[in-house]
Amino acid sequence: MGRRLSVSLTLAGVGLLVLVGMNPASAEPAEKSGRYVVDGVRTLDDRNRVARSGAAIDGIDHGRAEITALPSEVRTLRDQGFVVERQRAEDFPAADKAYHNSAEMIAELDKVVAAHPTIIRRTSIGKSYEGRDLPLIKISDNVAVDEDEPEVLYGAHQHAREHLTVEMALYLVKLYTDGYGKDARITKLVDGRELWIVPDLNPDGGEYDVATGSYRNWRKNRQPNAGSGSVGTDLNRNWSFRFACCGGSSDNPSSETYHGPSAFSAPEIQRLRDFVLSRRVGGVQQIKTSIDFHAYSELILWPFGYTTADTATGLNADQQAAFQSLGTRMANSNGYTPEQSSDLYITDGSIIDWLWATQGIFAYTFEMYPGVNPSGNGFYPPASVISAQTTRNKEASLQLAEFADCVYRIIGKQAQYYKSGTANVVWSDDFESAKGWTVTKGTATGGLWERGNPESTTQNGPKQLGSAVSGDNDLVTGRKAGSSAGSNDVDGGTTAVRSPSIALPAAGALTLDWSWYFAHAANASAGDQFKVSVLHGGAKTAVFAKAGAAGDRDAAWTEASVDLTSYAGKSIQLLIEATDAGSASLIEAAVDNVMITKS
Ligand code: 0X9
Ligand code: ZN
Ligand code: CA
Ligand code: CA
Repeated sequence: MGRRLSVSLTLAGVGLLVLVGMNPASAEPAEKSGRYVVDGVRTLDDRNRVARSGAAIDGIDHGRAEITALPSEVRTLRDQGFVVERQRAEDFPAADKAYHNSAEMIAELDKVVAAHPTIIRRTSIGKSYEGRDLPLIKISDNVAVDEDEPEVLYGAHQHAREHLTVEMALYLVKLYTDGYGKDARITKLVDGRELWIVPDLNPDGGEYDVATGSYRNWRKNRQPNAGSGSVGTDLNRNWSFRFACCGGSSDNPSSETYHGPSAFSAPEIQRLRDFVLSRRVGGVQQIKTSIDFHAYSELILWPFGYTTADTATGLNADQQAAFQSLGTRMANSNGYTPEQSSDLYITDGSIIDWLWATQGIFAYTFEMYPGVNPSGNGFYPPASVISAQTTRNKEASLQLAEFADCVYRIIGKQAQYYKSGTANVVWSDDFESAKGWTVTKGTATGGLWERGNPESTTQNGPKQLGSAVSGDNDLVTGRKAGSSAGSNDVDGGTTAVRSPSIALPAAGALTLDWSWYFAHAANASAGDQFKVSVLHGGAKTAVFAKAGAAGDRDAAWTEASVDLTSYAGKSIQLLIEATDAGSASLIEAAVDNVMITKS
């Protein structure tokens, strides 16, 4: 120590003398003592030469030595031909320099924006507690226009030390921009979706984590806490839905899972909340699906986190099934474990619970590489894994965007859950009000089609269902139960009901969906049937038929879907028929939630 001090004083004096004698503007800035990186330290001999300079070697990786050195030691090394640079402030250790710090990440985003200005934009959702930018990326065709397309939100880095998630966000930025116009699947998504990426929600925590050149294992943001020496709020406990309700966060500012003094007390969370709320257009949230990237454990998690119950107020069985089905499908592609988030542990005030409960967004947490029980600290995987561990989530990320048009499609219930008035619905009827269907003159003598609140009948199992798929009413063959199951069923021939005229748009792929059942007794035959046809220009074209057969068939709501694209630009009517043919049999049928969508 004494030696270093005297040497440094001597050199400072020499430096001053030299400066006096030359033009100060052309002088190299005097080197300071501190941390440097030396390139080209590969052999034992290289290492010894660095050591002999007097510098302290803090570590060597891939030919780069991190040293703590005096200006004289730096000059000695440079004189020997080594390239010596100051360790950048607030940066990853040299071995991990492929990870992007906040400034590098923004520079990388701007490179992509410059290369693809028509499909990607960088703006901001605001600033962090310490005033750093919270970048926002939008990727879509006609990126400057707010088009009426389903929207997707990918978020990363709520937790400071989960640096791999920032790399994941950068990967997605490159995936969607590089693939546009080359890969048909990606092109379709960029054209048909608005993709939002928030690559770094916690830059203050992230920079703090790496600021000294060795990791601090920091999780929270860097907001001070009044009356406490402990800094930081766990951003993923600061959301308002069931904030601090259930023991899934801590009241103690020194805890890793401190939820903050109140919901949305963290500026970063306020900013993301405000962005999400800004995507409500005409009262309808445009963002339909979301992934919030975390690390680690290789999991795909869905709501709710605050309770271990699979379903709860605001999360019904169909919604739970849709979450689980899409979560499982995504997990099949990346090998993660799919589960409800509370299966991991209870959390309250987490983003996914808020996104689902208050915005109806199908929101998942991904816990990235490594899996459980890693060999070292799982939050700091080596930079060598970045490529494989981000690419690993390509398929799941694309699936999430593809299902943004209607997640219920994954459980076959798209017709039931599409609401009229959304962008892609051309025409729909839930039979809650009269939309102008007419029962045509048919051959049936009983059980004619009618719209109404159905009564249930059973004969060896349900034959007419007492509940509609949506609301109270459906379209049913003789809605009253009558004195026995054989009362008010279809008798003596065919009953047919015809929709009002529907003008189909000229552009886009058209799909007709509906819910239906067809029930009959064991003595039915192939002449008995349920049939859906399209009427156009005097022609009748069957698009769907279910024939009866010997054997009991119970009533159970099912989904059907047919392609109507060949009728684009035409005016059509739908015709629905139910037939009791040949020897009389118990025949019932019903329809609900007829819908034509365009994509
Ligand atoms: O605790 C968290 O916020 C997440 N795990 S992490 O290790 N990345 O911190 C999990 C959040 C979702 N899980 C639950 N809601 N249980
Ligand atoms: Zn996390
Ligand atoms: Ca209905
Ligand atoms: Ca009936």
